[in-house]
Amino acid sequence: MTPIKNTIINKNTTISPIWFMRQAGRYLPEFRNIREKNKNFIKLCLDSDLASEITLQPLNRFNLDAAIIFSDILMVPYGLNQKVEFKKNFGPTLGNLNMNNLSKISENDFKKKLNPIYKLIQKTKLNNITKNKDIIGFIGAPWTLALYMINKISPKKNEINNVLNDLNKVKDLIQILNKYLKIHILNQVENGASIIQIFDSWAGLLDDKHLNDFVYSPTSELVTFTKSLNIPVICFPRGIKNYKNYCEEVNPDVINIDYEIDPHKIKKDINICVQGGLDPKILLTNKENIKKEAKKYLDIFVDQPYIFNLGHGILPETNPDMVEYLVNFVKNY
Ligand code: 1CP
Repeated sequence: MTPIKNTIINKNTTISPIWFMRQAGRYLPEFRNIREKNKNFIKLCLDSDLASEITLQPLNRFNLDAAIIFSDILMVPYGLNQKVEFKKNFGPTLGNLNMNNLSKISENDFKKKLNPIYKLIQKTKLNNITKNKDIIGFIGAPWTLALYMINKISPKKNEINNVLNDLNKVKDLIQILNKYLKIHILNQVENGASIIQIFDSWAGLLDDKHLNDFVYSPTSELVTFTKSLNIPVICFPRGIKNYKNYCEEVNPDVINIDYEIDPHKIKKDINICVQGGLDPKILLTNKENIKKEAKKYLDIFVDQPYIFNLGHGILPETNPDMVEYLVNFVKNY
């Protein structure tokens, strides 16, 4: 059994396995090197060979327990024929959403468009370096994807009142998305993903009154589906105020916490396996501080299954030496 599954399934607490969100990315010079020669981000995600190489880059450097596939949550809107572009220093920009066309897309066309992602997973699994490690596949949660698809740019850049003006549209879109998200989960699993993470990066923007329809109910459907495949599922509802309610309603195997929530409160409220929490900005400081902050999380969750990770992705300006220091500290603790 892999170290991460030993923690999730056997509830082992003697070691904390470790991996990082955005462990493959811009903080690595070897990633920037490939990225410079491949300006089109979507195309890069669809190049199975390069995407597999990028997936393995952090494993070649650090003693990590999982590979997370190099892809993006916005590959699903792309698979549903919405235009998706990544503009330098701006982030994603999506084309117009056509709800009529969306309901006419065939499952086969969707699968065909995303097939290079499944090939990349196969390829990654064949590499010896992933032996006894997990390969983490992922999806964006229906709410976060619906938000990008309707808003067409990151909600960091504008107010999202326009999105919440048409609640029926959001609901319809979430329902369509769930159908394709199940297909995307199934295909990732059939091609070698051993764990699925669901990223709800914008769950924290919603008022309580929308949580049931937009977050709890559709996400719990995907969690049930993933569990039926015998695959553990990690949920990351970033910025949500009440993690306890979320866990009760959605029932994931693992809850990834963000860096704004007090881990002592999580420890008191939640008894399932916890992942993450450490503020990625800590990696921009110094070794003493990294050690102190990492120790805090390891000590709080000492008698609870805990997977070490951050409270959001590694920042592009992070020094890889600090990542190496953190991995070794956690592994030897
Ligand atoms: O070189 C570049 O400019 C690309 C930067 C980049 C990378 C490395 C983007 C654009 N996506 C990715 C890969 C990625 N995205 C992974 C790969 C695996 C890994 O973690 O190493 C994963 C899991 C994601 C997931 C993702 N994409 C999320 C959920 C997690 C999160 O960060 O909250 C979201 C919201 C996206 C959208 C997206 N893609 C890229 C960016 C810059 C963004 C965020 C835009 C925004 O702020 O709204």
